[in-house]
Amino acid sequence: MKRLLMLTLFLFPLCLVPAGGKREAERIVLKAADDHELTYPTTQGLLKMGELLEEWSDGRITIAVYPSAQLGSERETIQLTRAGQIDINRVNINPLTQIVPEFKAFALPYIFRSAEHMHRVVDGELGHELMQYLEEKGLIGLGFYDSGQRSFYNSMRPIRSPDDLRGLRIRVQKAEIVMNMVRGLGAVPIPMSFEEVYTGLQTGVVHGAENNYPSWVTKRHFETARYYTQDEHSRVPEIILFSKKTWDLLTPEDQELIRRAARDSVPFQRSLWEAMVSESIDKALVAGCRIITDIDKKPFIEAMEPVYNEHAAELMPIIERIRSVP
Ligand code: GTR
Repeated sequence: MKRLLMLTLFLFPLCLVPAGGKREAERIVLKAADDHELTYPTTQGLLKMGELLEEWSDGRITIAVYPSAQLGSERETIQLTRAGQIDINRVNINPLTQIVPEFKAFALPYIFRSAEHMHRVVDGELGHELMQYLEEKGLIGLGFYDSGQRSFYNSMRPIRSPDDLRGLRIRVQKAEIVMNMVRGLGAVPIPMSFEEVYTGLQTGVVHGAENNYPSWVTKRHFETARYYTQDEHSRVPEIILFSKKTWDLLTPEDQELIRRAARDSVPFQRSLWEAMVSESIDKALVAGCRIITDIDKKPFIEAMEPVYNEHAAELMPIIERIRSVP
């Protein structure tokens, strides 16, 4: 199945079917990737973007959404998007920090004060500026979706303080900044793709991971990693990427239509987030998981402080700008 999909992908990355040579009649099918299933807020956001595009273009432009990492892991799909084999890709900022290091600032622990603060930063000047850096890497940034807060969960014990994390093997995304953070806490960071985590937890290759409630539950990590500690160490946004290779084939009018559809899908995606979090917490509690919320966050904040020093030189101007946003 996967081979077949990849083949179609290589043959028709962007399917332009000219009818009578008229630009108005060209049909454009954009291939979009997401590593969550169809009901997840990010995938729903892409579907909304597709609906809007279809409506505004009278059916001329559509989006074919491939959910559940059908087109590959996040790292693979980022490369395929740069190569023009995937047109639209919704990914998390963490893996993108390997390509555009300035984005590490959004991945720093406790950098955002609230969801509203994060929205003001990413929707404002700074978010716009950092998206420009993507262009020379073959990508166009179209907007930021919500991903809530990431916290630690594991199969061994309730984590109440950073000391409880010592020695645990914690799965992380393939991103240097997250590895440094986990290492700084005395745990062992194990980089692996999102798709491998379920088995990694089941087989004990990793003791735990870190993510938001919806990912913990929808990917069924909670079946093995039954202790979730709401330390809320990061609020790393998601981003909608567009392939520059495809982008350059489009008319400025169509580019504008796509930008607008992506922009309008953002409030829709964000409006789904909180309900998804509550639903996930309910499911985990019904399944008998332990959610630890009564912790003192201060020692976590202090233990993660060294990551700032490690990246201070390169990130300080951006960190200061984030902090100055009210
Ligand atoms: C989720 C994110 C996914 C993926 C995943 C991970 O929060 O939505 O796209 O990045 O985290 O940890 O790999």
